Amino acid sequence: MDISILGIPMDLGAGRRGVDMGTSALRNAHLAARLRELGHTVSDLGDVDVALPETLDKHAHSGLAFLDPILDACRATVDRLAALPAGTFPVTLGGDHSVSMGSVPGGALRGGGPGARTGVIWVDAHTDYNTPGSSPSGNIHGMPVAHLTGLGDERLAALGRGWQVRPEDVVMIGIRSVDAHERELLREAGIKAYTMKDVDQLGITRIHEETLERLAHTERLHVSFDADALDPAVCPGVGTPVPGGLTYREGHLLMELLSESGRVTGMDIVEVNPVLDTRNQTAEVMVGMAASLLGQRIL
Ligand code: B3U
Ligand code: MN
Ligand code: MN
Repeated sequence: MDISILGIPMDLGAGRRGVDMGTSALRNAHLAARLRELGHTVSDLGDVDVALPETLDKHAHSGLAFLDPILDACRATVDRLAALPAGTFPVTLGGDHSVSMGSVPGGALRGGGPGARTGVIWVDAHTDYNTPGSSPSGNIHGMPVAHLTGLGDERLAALGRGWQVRPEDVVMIGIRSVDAHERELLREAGIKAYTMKDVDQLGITRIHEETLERLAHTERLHVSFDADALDPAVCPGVGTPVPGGLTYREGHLLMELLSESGRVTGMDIVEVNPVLDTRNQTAEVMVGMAASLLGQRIL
């Protein structure tokens, strides 16, 4: 497969500094080499330009923190990915999870046309379904899925050049932290979310089967993997750790099963925070997850 890696070194959407360095940490953990070992052709497209927070006025031009530079970085991400051939598999590196407001539409638009119908598998401790009105923190990384489905701020919702994710095409896995008003928005939109209770009760195999069945009608399948979906013991280098997450094997099993399905067409690795990490463990674990999704087998 032809794989293109694109980095978005941005922490403007997060409440804590440091995930901008996630792109370097993941490259340092030999992401490209691991994927080449699997037989893929890998090109690293480098990083999208992201403004430095030190040079910015946090609330310039709007009430939402860093809205304008986040829009700029996401627009650049859409442009870079949309220009790729349809058959290329993009691996987008965050950065905070707001980068997915660029990578998901960019992946859907690649190869030209109005955008392919795309299923989104959101692997995360959080549902990231806040809008500016519902968010208790005001941090945009808690809002990407809401905007991908057309809610919230109209400039963020317009990032797909008119293309949007349909709420019924989203499946979330690993969920254990949802805000009060966010829960209402999820219910209204009918978003399917597997909580950690569901993971405990049903197991990853069943969740994987149900997910693929639910998304069987979509043309493309995008996996957006937030490192905080995994338990903080596995991935300590994240800004908003929540106890009781996916185990190392649950994460790998999900990626292995998705890989065997042959249906996944793009991936994000986001929210790796080297400042809070131990010897780059979180980046190394996430590179392993990418390798499992892209065909690494034990035997
Ligand atoms: N739901 C909270 C916390 C949060 C969401 N995503 C992350 N943290 N990484 C919020 O700020 O919206
Ligand atoms: Mn997230
Ligand atoms: Mn999260």
